[in-house]
Amino acid sequence: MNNAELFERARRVIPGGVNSPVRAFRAVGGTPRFIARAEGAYMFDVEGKRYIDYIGSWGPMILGHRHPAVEEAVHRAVDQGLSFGAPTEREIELAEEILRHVPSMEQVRLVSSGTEAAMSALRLARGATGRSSIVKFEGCYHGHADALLVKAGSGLATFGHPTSAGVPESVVQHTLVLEYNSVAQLDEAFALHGPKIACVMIEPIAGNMNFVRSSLPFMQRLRELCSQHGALLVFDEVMTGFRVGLGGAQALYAGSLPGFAPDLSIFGKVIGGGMPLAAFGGKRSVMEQLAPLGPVYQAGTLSGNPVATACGLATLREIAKPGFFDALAERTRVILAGLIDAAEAAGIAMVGDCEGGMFGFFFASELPRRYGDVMATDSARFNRFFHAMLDRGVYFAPALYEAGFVSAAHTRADIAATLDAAAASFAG
Ligand code: KE4
Repeated sequence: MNNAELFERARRVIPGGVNSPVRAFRAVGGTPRFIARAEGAYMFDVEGKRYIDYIGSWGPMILGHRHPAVEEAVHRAVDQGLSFGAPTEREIELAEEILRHVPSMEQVRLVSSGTEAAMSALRLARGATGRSSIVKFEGCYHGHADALLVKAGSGLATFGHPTSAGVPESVVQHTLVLEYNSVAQLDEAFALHGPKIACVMIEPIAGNMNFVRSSLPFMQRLRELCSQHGALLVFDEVMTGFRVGLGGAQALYAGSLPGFAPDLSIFGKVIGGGMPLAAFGGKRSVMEQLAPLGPVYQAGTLSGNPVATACGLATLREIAKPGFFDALAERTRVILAGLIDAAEAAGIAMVGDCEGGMFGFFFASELPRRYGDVMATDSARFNRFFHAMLDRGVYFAPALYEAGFVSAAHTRADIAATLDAAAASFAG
């Protein structure tokens, strides 16, 4: 069967034909590609077409597909059994490896998805502070837990409204949605609600707005206000963790703001290496509020799964090797600069930003700083570019609000082929 036939067959038995909405290509139109296999920097669809992959399973595949050390570790783990529902040494090893690179955390709990990590971190923040109100930012996505599927209320004095059917107003009545990078809104929200705020959850670099950085003044003020009011600062590093650098985005901010650290952090994607694994962590005093020690309940049948932890641990050990991120960041810079140069040569306004193995580009004249800016960029041109590149064997994220990812497997030849395809796409 070809892609279109499989999509037709899939839609008969799976809602929208996909198990996660963004895969359905609804933002860009057209038929999703059904992937038969992947290798290194490439994915191959059921029609045998090869794509240079800049999605990398939405971040996890930082080493590229089928890295030998990762495959060997997974096969070895499979030979020892798939799941025990009991503690294993490898969960300790993975926890130790994560904590080694994230000094803001003293303990970490492993779960099976970023949504689960964010949902659990939220409950922990509320349990640890005894408060109910939470703050998130427009354009940031923290998975699909009810309390986080919220859009801004009619002003800072009013709390959010659900962005999804099936989420009762009562569930989001404690969620405040602010404008990303707005210091004024931070000040006003804390002035109005400070003593009630359990936590502020943020994507420090918003990969769900493609690529928008928190400004230093904004992040500094956020940290100050959380500390002043006893609210926990929760960094959602599901996408940025071990992707923009070994210490995640928080290491970047700590480098510019001496002593800076979030109170809780969430990880996913890269730490699972492509298998279902995520995590949340923080200082021991907060983490020990969790069951079985403390009153905040959280659990999971497959949490710390032996095969997933083998995959994650092998991945982290590879990316921790000296020079890994320097080389990856250089590849990413070359790709982004080349795309922008190709657009400029064709008289097309394109801007972008990147960090480590993560990049974003927009058809606009200025880098977006908030959700409204992102959604005002030229979506029609993005969609044309997406399909022109896909037809030329280059697979970018099928939505203008999604980031791009480079792997260690992307070669100079792959980069040259990508930039040649871009030049041809812009000329076409
Ligand atoms: P998952 O539940 O999808 O593992 O993680 C949720 C999540 C949490 N936090 C951030 C910053 C995230 O980016 C995500 C998931 N990212 C999306 C892509 N933007 C995953 C792709 C998808 O939804 O299919």
